[in-house]
Amino acid sequence: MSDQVRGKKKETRTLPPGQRAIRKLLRWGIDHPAIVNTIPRLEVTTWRLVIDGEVEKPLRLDWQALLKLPKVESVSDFHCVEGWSVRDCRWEGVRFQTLAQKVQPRDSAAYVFFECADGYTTSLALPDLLDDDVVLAYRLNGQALEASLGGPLRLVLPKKYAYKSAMWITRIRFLATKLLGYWEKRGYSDSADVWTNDRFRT
Ligand SMILES: Nc1nc2c(c(=O)[nH]1)N[C@H]1C(S)=C(S)[C@@H](COP(=O)(O)O)O[C@H]1N2
Ligand SMILES: [Mo]
Repeated sequence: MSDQVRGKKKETRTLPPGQRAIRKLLRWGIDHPAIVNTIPRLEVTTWRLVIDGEVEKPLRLDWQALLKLPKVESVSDFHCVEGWSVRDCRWEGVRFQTLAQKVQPRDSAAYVFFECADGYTTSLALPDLLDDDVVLAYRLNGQALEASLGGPLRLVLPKKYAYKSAMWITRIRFLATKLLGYWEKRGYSDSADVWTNDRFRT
């Protein structure tokens, strides 16, 4: 018999080591100071996403084209390296996988570098982006993703600390060699694996 049938509270996932749960995501510039720069206010009418680099078919998407891509819903927990986690975020958007299939990464594409409208950057090894729960999200918990949470479009990569989950993405570059991102250059772990408590560069 499922927990729900017995009327018990839904079982919650264990948090990674060193994390404590808070109720809601921190809104940049409202609940949390914007560390890198001010919050970009991007209009979907002029918004563009460039996907290029080591790919066969570079792509420039506008908002309407993004909305036409297959949409998924993915519920995951979100973990910031400072020690707070938010359980059960219900993201809606496009799987990174789906975009990758569209642009056709070359064999040389080993890394992906994300550029954001606030000047922030981060990067991942390509295989880390191909899991089903890695989403370019434009909705959260049934609402359009607000600017203070990375809207109109952000990355969500639950198994890595949140500094990998780039907000306000404007360009995605597939690369043959690794380029370190903003926090990765400033002493934070490049692998950023939440389950092994991998927070700082060693
Ligand atoms: N563009 C951009 N993305 C970013 C950041 C940033 O400063 N700029 N901060 C990162 C960090 S450290 C965290 S904890 C999350 C915050 O996401 P939230 O607004 O959903 O809480 O965004 C990540 N992505
Ligand atoms: Mo963070």
